[in-house]
Amino acid sequence: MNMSKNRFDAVVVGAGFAGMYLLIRLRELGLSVRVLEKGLDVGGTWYWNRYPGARCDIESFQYSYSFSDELQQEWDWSERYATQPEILRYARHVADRFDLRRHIQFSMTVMAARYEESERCWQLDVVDADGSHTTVESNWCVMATGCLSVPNVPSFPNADAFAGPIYHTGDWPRSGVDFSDQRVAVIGTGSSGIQSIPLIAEQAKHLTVFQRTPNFIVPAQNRMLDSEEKQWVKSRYEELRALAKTTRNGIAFEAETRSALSVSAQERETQYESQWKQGGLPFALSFPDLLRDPEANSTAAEFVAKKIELTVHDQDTARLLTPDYTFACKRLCVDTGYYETFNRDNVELVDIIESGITGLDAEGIVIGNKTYAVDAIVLATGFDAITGALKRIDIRGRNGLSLSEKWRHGPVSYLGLMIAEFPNLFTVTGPGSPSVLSNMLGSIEFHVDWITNCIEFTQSNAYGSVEAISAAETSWVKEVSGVVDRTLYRTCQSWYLGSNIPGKPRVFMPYPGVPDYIDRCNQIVSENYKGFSFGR
Ligand code: NA7
Repeated sequence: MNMSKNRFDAVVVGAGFAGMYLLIRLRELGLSVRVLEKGLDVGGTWYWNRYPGARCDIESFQYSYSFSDELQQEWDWSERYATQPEILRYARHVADRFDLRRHIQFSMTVMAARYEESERCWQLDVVDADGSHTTVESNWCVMATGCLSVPNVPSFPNADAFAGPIYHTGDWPRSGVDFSDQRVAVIGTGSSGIQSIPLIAEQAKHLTVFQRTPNFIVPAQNRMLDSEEKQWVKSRYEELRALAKTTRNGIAFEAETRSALSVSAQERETQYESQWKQGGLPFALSFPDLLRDPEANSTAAEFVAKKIELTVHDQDTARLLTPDYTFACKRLCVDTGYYETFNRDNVELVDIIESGITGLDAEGIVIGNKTYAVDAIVLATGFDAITGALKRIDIRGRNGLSLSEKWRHGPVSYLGLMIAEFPNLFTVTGPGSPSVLSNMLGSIEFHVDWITNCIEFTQSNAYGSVEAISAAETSWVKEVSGVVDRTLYRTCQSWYLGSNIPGKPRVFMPYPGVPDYIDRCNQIVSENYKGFSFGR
């Protein structure tokens, strides 16, 4: 093993949108920074998720950095919802424009991070593409590892027997895949399945979709942006970004304030129709009580069910595609032509909610005693969300305490930013923060600003370390749980709760409500970082 040492003020793990902005801000503080990235380029989730149809389901101008007005004025988004290639181009543009690449080491996988109490530093064990190990040391360590970066690859019985290729949407070949003339299976009908299925159906000879749970889906209403619309946004960026901080999901839109049950059935219908025509995730906030009141919630569920019935010709298929649980309890999906795809002759839906997947054989997918013969399998089976990427690294804090061990009953963290017994280690969009319930770009920027301000505060007060206090962490976890209890999020199985990963503790991980979260973080800072302890 070739061991060499490198020391920096700060190390950032991951060169996605969080890692890049951290690099910019930490460099501004005058720190020496090294970013370690497993991929061959910047972009994070947008580097790996190259499946057909991959695009952001937050509007492009909102899913973009706000920290530089020059950047937002000079960059032109071509569509209302940007495709993966366009987002990756944007990430690369940012890397070049701000001269970031010289601080980033690509093809570097962080295997372990250990806090050395005596030297008050983090020591990272990093392995390169050739398998050589390097030790990197730093005073500050920031995990910008992403919430959806560890693919969930189910272990189907006899998986090795399948003769054809198996792809995961979250780890798609860089060279692309041609499904022409092939019989293809897609397993999974979350956002990735819903985006890829219409495109794969157009190319493949036959497509079989294996659905465990149908999702609630609203139309994207995507379109190309004309120059007038682009100009409109560019001249209002400041007010749109400010508006985004006032809505529960951190997306700029004019939120309805009336309860769903306080208006007539006709008014409700009008509101749902209008949000449906607008398209996108704000549909979930058509009324503010949809995720608080089961009766209000069922009005939205019924509206969506009617849309499915009207769109899908075969009524048995329509019924299978209709969810029978709390609306928007699982991540709401946004589609372009998903339901219409089931009207094609070459597409078949197989419901596996009762049977599950029995296994694979050389020919294809076995359900009970029937084999569905296919040439290729696409796993659109999601991710070990939020905690997966952190637990994959052997992170050890004070006295060798392992993060995986500390989190064996579920993640505990103060504000989703710091973890007791792990000094000078920050997580971006960690558990207990809005993260995946919000526009990630907004949440990333808020966290990065918070982290760099905290480091600046620590240093300018001549402290050497900062850490979450255990009691504050415990009470934050309780506070988050109390907020979740006032919602309907616990009424279904979702990856927010860890339900998609066998054996994962069932703990609701994100904090619902961007404005309240921002207020709490700001309040804690104004009370001299209440709940954090600083060491000399
Ligand atoms: P999701 O939303 O976790 O969807 C994964 C899908 O795969 C979902 O339909 C799952 O069914 C299904 N799944 C998972 N494991 C299995 C097994 N073992 N057998 C059959 N079906 C399975 O992931 P996505 O990648 O689509 O989206 C993730 C996020 O990325 C998305 O929310 C956006 O924020 C972007 P289940 O519902 O668990 O029954």
